[in-house]
Amino acid sequence: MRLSRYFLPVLKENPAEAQIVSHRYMLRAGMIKQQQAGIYSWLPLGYRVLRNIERIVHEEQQRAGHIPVLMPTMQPADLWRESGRYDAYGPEMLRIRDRHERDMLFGPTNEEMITDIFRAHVESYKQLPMTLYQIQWKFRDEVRPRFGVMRGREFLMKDGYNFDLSYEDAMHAYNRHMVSYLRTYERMGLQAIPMRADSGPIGGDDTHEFLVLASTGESEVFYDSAITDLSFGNREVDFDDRAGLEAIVREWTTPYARTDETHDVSLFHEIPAERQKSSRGIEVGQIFYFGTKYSEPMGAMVTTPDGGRVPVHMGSHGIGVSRLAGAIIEASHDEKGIIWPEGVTPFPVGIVNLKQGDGATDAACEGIEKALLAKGLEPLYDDREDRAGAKFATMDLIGLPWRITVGPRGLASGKVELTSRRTGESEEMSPEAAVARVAEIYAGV
Ligand code: 5CA
Repeated sequence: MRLSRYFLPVLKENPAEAQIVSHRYMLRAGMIKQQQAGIYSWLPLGYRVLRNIERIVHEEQQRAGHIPVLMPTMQPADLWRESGRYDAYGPEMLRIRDRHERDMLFGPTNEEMITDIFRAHVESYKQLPMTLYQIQWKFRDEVRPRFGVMRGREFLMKDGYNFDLSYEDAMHAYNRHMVSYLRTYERMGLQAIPMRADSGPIGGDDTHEFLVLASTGESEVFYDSAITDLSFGNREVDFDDRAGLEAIVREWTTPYARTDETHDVSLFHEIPAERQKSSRGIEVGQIFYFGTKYSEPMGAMVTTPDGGRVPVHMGSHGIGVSRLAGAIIEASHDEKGIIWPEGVTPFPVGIVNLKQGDGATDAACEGIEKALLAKGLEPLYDDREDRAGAKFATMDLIGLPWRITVGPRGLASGKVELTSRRTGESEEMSPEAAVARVAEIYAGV
């Protein structure tokens, strides 16, 4: 992509309305535009990040054996009357009436609708286990939308729903989600800690929230610092291996980690004092087991091997897809701007031309651009006529993890510069070597 032809409306000034760094940088880097309180357009750069987050979520869900679907954002009120949540949900639900005076709502979550799909098509235990998920916009009329995409009113969520014959099977699904989430967040460069939490309006007994530690987080959390040493890495996981998954879940749920809603002071004090930590955290996901809370009133029944009929055991499992864009920035930035992890960066690498219009420099930049494209990597090439300092400032602000700088002086000795946004370290090398290095870095991403 050539910057001269792109749409990247960067702001020079800090927007006054942004209180936290991710909101500030998302506005300044031209990623989003607010349209109403808590409702945003995603501009080209932000949209690329959002799509990358979605891609990772899809890949990891499907790796765990979960099946993608897409449900509408608009739902009939009658479905929610069946579960009893139409009245229970309160003013966070956006209620709408159509021209025929039918009550509808903009879905804040989809337990009822997915249960309706299930009951229409599934009759037998033989079709279980089954987990369906979607990535779809939700609306919650939050009292205090704030911090940009972190607490929006319209926001993108991955919501998944498991259907199982028994409690044991449903807990296996719960574990599948917990394990798949560990890898999902790590691929986005985040450490998200599963913490025992409260189930709120979704209901149920077993629930964990995934929290990214950050001073600007809205949740108060308490944990054993030993949990921050854990990393999931590139483990091979057999998602059908119950004992294997249980072991991983045990590894992550044994050290104390709770939100303020479930915090237990006496348990907390059993941890060695130097490991007792409290902090703020950003909730980037939550998993729930709620048994037959929806299947029973809505009649989502299956036949059993011995000829009986029982309501299915269910759970639901969410990831805050749009919130993650903000959470990643909270976790990875400096005073110059964003520092994208390779997994979600809008472009893998930037090319900065220090002397636009100079034949040899232009040709070298174009050669690098072409070579990267041939390797399946689309660079953002700053081909504008601007000062070097201004070009560097833009690249630093938008946070591409790697930058190739090309100028006549280096080219005279056949060299360009490859710079890491994270460390600021630069290395001189031939254009071919720079391309090869960038390709090598992204081969493992
Ligand atoms: N039905 C369940 C799971 S599918 C559910 O709705 N869970 S939730 O309420 O916890 O939402 C899932 C995730 O969506 C949260 O963990 C959070 O990361 C994200 N989320 C929730 N509310 C907002 C909001 N107002 N703005 C941005 N993201 C949000």
